[in-house]
Amino acid sequence: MERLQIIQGDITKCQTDAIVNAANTSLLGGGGVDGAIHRAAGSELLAECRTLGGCPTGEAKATKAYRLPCRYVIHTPGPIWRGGKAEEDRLLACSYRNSLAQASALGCKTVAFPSISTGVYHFPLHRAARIAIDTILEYLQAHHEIACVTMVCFDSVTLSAYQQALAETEQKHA
Ligand code: AR6
Repeated sequence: MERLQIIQGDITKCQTDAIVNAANTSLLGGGGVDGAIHRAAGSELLAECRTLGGCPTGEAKATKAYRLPCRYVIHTPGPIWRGGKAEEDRLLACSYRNSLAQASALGCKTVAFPSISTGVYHFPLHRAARIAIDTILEYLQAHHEIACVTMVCFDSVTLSAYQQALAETEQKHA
C-alpha cells in the first residue's frame, strides 16, 4: 500500500507533520532515537516534556517540535521485552495506534515512526515489525485523514525486517 512507506534514514531529518519518539515513561529523554530527537530539537523540548508528568507504556503524548523540521513530536514509551508474556505484543500495538490517534487529533496528514522498542528495549525485531506493519495498515484503512505513514529504519537490518513484514502482509491479503 502506497500510504505506508519504509525507508532507511534518520527520523530527526523528516519533514512529516509529526515524528514519533520511542521514549521512556518519564518522557525526560534518554539514548537512541530519543537522545537524537532531543539533541536536534533543542532544550525547549525537554522543558515542555517536564510539564507532561510522564506517560504510561503504550500511550502517547504530543509536544511541539522546536528546531526539528516537523511540526509535532509524539512521544510513546514502547514495552521493554520481558520474554513475551508481559503483554508486550499488545502494548507495542497500543504505542503505534495511540501515536496515530494523537496525530489524527492534531490534524497531521503525514507521520514518521522509528522502530519502537527494538533498540535498548530488546523487542525481537521481526516480531515487532509484523506488529507495527499490521497495526499501521489497520489504522490507515479506518482513518483516511492520515495520508501517509513512513517507517524510518536506522540501519539496513531493521529496514529488511520491515520490508519483509510488509511483503508477508501483502501476500496474506493478495
Ligand atoms: N532515526 C531513526 N531511528 C533511530 C535513530 C534515528 N536518529 N536513532 C536510533 N534509531 P531505541 P527503544 C533506532 O533504543 O528500544 C531510550 O533511551 C535504533 O537503531 O532508540 O524503544 C529511551 O529513552 C532502533 O532501531 O528505542 C528509552 O529509555 C530504534 O531506533 C529507550 O531508549 C529504537 O531503538 C527506548 O528503547
